[in-house]
Amino acid sequence: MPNRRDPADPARTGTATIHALPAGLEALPWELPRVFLGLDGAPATAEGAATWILPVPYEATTSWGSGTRQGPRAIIEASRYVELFDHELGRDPSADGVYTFPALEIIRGDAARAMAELEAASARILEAARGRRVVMLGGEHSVSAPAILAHADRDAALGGSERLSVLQFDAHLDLRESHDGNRFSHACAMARVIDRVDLVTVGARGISAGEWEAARARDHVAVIPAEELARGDDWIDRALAALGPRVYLTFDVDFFDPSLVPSTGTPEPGGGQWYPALALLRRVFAERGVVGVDVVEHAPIPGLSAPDFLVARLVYKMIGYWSESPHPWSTE
Ligand SMILES: [Mn+2]
Repeated sequence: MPNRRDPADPARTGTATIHALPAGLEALPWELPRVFLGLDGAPATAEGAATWILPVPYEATTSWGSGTRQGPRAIIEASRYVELFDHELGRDPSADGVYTFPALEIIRGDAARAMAELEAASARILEAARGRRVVMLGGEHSVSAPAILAHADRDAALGGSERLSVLQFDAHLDLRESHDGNRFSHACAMARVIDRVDLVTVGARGISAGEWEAARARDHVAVIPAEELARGDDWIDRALAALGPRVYLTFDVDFFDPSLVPSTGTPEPGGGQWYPALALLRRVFAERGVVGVDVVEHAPIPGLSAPDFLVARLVYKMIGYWSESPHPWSTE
């Protein structure tokens, strides 16, 4: 257990800052705040943090298993026990601050309006972020489409001359035109953005005939199906080569083999493993300009903490890799 959980640790000085505790009560053995990594003090304030965590527990169109609305809370809870030092990077990537927003409660019941509401909110948050790293925690995968559109708009406004590339980790292509009569279903997230962005998708293994055709018909969509991940690491180079200079990264946790992450609505057998996924992520953050990140579709299973912890660690690994390079918009 990291010793920063020890209330006597001198690094734990800021709980009073986050909770505005009455004078004289700051030094009691309070728990760590229920924010990403349990950070306290100035690094956990919006102004003082280089990374913003945006929980969006939206769930309206799940096909089978449900529970993604509990995803952000479970990820944040587990993240409070993640070791802050990252031995791969040789430093503590949380040192430049991580601020966790309250959850964004977008409207349910009218999917088109919900998506418009989230796109407008994303645009305002990106404007306020001024080149900070913003990580959105879903919720179902439909939340990625409005976030991607907001990022594409902002990148174009800041002079990005090429189309944004989306790197999608996912068991599915999410390229259906509509699903259950809903164009804004989680199964259609990438279909809603495909006219605006290039798409590189890795780990797919549950693909409809229509999606397969839609992907093959477009030369700006590259699909690396899951079985190729089982044949060695060549897929990492191919995924990277297909990406343009600016990348939005959307990570559906059903990318992973369900033996690692059973906590998702449609757990497809096969899929990605931990270290190869990290290997691609590290190179993407180093060799491309990543403008935004989301992690979606985690539907926690009560009593099964390993997947919660895996997803929390995944988010923190991405923050660490991202913090090795300047944000592409940070010069604005
Ligand atoms: Mn998906």
